Amino acid sequence: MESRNDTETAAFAVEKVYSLAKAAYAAFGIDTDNAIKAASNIPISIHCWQGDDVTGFEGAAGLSGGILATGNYPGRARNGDELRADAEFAFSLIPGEKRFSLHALYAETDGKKVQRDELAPEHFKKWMDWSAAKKINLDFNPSFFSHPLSHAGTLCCADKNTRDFWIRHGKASRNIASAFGANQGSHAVNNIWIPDGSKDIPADRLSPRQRLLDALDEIFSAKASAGVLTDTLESKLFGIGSESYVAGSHEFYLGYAASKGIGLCMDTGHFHPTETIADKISATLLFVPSLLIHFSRGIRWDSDHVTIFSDDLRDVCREIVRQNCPQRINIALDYFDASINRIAAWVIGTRSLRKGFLEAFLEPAALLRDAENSGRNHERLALMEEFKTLPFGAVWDKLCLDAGTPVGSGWLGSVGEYEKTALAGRK
Ligand code: RNT
Ligand code: ZN
Repeated sequence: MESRNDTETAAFAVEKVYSLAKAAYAAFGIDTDNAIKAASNIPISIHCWQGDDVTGFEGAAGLSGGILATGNYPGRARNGDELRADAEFAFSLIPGEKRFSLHALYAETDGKKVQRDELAPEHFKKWMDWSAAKKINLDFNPSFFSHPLSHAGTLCCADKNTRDFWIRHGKASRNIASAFGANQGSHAVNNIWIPDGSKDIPADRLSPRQRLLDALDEIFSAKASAGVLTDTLESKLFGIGSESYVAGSHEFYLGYAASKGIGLCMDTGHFHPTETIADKISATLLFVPSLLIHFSRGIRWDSDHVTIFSDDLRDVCREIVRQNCPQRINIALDYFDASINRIAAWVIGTRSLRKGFLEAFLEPAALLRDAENSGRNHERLALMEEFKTLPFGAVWDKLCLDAGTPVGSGWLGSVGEYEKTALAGRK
């Protein structure tokens, strides 16, 4: 355990190094205090499903639908109370504004079997009470996977009864998200992702997409109440078992979202391995009302590794900040790693993303634009290079200190303690 004196000395050191860093940034016209505030105020919607390997509370046999959580690190949350306790503990180690994103799988029905097309806000009462008590706003996701009726497709399914079941689930989910939005004084994002696709080369790519279009029209037939519910649609290039075709592709949802005025979700792991979404943000924002970004990390065929402070992430953060319209860009995390401590996975991913935003707010945007607008592109490039080695770490430490969260890797010790006291007994 650190003594009070150690803590004070550490804080003193952070302040001292920060004062030098502040001057270094000020030389380029950047106010680091403002950058810390701006980066801390961006709400990051943390995904509940990292806490239990996307298992949920339905007693599911396993994850299906083109996604897979691999690993069996001990300590998975087994119910709502454990998941909430773990999340709260993770929050204490993560600086800045946080939201929490639920899936329909996480309904709490008191042991009653409630079909997904019958889910209602009452089944998320515990979550809503918790969210109000902790002042953590909620987002929502219908769950179109890990279900006996999802194996032959959901909203694209050729069987009308199955399709209708999932359409009802889509509508039920919008109601739940609307209840969140109405209760929490901040809209709730309801993000639709479906796994429908084909392992091998399809003969008919059109019909499933036609059915998807019609199903979405039905789901969205009730107008979303502005400021309460934000609908988004998430595309994917391929999944496990849907390598050749995914009906809900980027082009499909971009077209749908732009023509119908619905939000678009881009997951950083859902494109070709070398394709990044940084360039797509300004391009799509001209045509869709809002974006949801799922920060994830693709590695080879997996789209869901823990988010890190990668060049990819930094580019996307910079683009988001440059758009300067936070109301239209919703930020969320989406990954699941069952091979490491799940709380650490939350902390690593969220802290890395917050770092990305801090770096973006520290960019000398005015200087770069000025160089660009006056044709001095050598200067633009030189400044971009220069900024890579400014004392960014000192500003990040100060952000963590101001938020009352551990500085540096100081949080690892508490995770180790929590593992011993809270997680060890879970079998
Ligand atoms: C899957 C999508 C989707 C899910 C979660 C569980 O490829 O990214 O967002 O990961 O909804
Ligand atoms: Zn995603």
